[in-house]
Amino acid sequence: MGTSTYLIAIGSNRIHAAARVAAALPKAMRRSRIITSRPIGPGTRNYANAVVMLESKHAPPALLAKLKRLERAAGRRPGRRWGDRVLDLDIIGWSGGIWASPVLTIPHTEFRNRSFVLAPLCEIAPDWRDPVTHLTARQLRARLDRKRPKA
Ligand code: A4P
Ligand code: MG
Repeated sequence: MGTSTYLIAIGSNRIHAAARVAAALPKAMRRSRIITSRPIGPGTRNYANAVVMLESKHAPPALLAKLKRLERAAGRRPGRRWGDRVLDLDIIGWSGGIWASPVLTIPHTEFRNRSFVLAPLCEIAPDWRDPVTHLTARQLRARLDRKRPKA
């Protein structure tokens, strides 16, 4: 298999971890700024969020395994779902389109409802098209803004 392009969302409510990881992805072709956002869910601290675009020879399951290793290396331990976390790395999209398995869904099922993903995504890939809705990142963001002006 050749090289694939991936869009990865980085989230952390330990801001230094997010900055370290964004810097440690030297193969990133593009990198958004790091934005600060209020926690959605039970988190208590603000989040740092960013999106990077990178190329990888790995197929999606192997890349997911690598991202999980990075999360552990950053000090993340299993805990409450949606709770405070050192580092969360989600695969938002990839050049292969759709991936659906019990443990991995691409595009990420929630990204369309999250301005903390769509805003940085629009910085680096506004014209990327979601293969499920056929809307671009920019259109998804406009749609979310109409639904939830303050989310
Ligand atoms: N999984 C399936 N598809 C994917 C994918 N495309 N990318 C599976 C990554 N993982 C995927 O994820 C649980 C399992 O989802 C993985 O083992 C993988 O097999 P996880 O990262 O261990 O657990 P999680 O992070 O608690 O779940 P999830 O769904 O990733 O949570 P979210 O959606 O990331 O929400 N508020 C702000 N402001 N900013 C944030 O970044 N993040 C969350 C976490 C809540 N509130 C937030 C933020
Ligand atoms: Mg996650």
